[in-house]
Amino acid sequence: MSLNKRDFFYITTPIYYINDEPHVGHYYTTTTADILARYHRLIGDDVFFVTGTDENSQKVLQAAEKASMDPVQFTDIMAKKWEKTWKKLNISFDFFIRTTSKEHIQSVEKLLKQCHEKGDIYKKEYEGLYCIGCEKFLTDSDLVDGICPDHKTKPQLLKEENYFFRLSKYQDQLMELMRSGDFALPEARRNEMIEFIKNQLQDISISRATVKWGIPLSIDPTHVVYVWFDALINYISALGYHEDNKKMSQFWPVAIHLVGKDIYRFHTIMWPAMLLSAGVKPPKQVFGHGFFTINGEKISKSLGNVIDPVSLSEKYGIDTIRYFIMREIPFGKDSDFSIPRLEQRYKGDLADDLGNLINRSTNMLNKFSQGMIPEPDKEWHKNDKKSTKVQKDGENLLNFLDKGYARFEFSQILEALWNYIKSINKYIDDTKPWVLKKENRGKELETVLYNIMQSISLICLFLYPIMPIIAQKIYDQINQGEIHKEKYLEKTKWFSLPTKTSVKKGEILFPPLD
Ligand code: ME8
Repeated sequence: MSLNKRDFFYITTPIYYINDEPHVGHYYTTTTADILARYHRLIGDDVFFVTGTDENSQKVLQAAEKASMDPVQFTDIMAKKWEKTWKKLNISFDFFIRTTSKEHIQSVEKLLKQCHEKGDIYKKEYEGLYCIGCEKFLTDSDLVDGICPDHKTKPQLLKEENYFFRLSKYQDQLMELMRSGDFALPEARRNEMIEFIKNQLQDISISRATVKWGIPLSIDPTHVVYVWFDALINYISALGYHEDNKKMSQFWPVAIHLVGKDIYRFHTIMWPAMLLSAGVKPPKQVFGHGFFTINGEKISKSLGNVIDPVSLSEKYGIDTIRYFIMREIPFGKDSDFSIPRLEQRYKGDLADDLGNLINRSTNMLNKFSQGMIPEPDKEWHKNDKKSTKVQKDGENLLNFLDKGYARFEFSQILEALWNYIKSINKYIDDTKPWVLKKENRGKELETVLYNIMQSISLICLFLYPIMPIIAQKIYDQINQGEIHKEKYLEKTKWFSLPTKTSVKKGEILFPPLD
């Protein structure tokens, strides 16, 4: 990643099971992907951001049956619902992939054919305990008192003849991949995977004979493809793998998958092995983030303790939720989702720090400069320590943020940005523009007011990926056009803010909560 070069950037979310509606856990991963996509578009990269739905699963079939619907009709309705919800929540995905779509089915067939030709698919009798909630076979060590700890259900004993994938063959290559560079992040989770690989990988079942809902296995259509073998392929079917699309060569080498820790193993072990078998390079990176809990319990549809991101956003504002989830939880760690903490952040960071800065600054511009951004005196600025510090701090943020995004350090990015916001509030307290006005110190007043506005413009650009609606609202108040169309590197330089443009006092950005 480089600020001076136009790169390709491919970011994906898991494709979610659509037996129910999105909850705040799904929203977390999807929002993070949205933030990265927006940041990379802003710095000029060519971005492809994909999310979608995992439809060929037993739990989706069960949900359709429960709703007395045909699964095709059910998945059509639910996939539209998910897509609409993401749009409503301002998620800027470029492509929505469904595993019941033609391009996906063809991609699954193509990849399976490659693995089969390589001699990596074979048939054998298998008996195991299957959890429909996880959509996987569990081992004894996964169970707690015979129960799946995530779904609190007893797995079914299944005995059938299945097709298997020779995962064990890729043991050494996977170990090498895992140990080379930053394929699997964060490091702690990567180390768990290294331990897992050390314990000898077992071949995995990739078909089901007793299930009828799914993609038929081309080598034996009495079977359907196991939902995970099918689902992982979405990441390349979205790029047109079935027809060797140009997108595949542009975006696949830079693919980054964001996933929760629950499905990290599928993505860092099964998926690269499938690709290696088919002669496709593994993705560039997989990041496994932590989980939100409520009272220490995983939020999940099956446990019935979900928080709906739409109603949350309607109450607090979409960008408030984005800010909160990114600021509160270091990406990668688990955390309890707490409404009182959210409200604290709203009142403190958003209303008191950011809202107040914008409000008092636009007020001062209107009172002391006829609502126009004044001409700064660059000589005076150069010799004023407080002003040059504000400039330097702002300029330093540019590289800090860039490194932060590459390392998924969203919480640190926001902390640094908020320190900057606080320092501008302090700059105002220290320079006291109202005194400068009273004492008729014209060029000082004009330069200080200019610097405040320049820093606000910088804050808008820096804030945009995480809080796009609020950043644009502020940018509108200082009359600077559309952030996403700006030339980021030019507009983050000090003195890039045009003078003599008008500033309006806008609506209150963070009104008091009821
Ligand atoms: O696993 N906290 O789909 P899924 C944080 N279809 N993130 C959470 C979360 C929580 N409490 N709960 C869910 C599947 N997530 C498969 C994926 S991909 C080829 C196939 C997020 O609907 C997190 O990203 O169960 C997690 O990995 C994902 O939702 C699981 O979604």
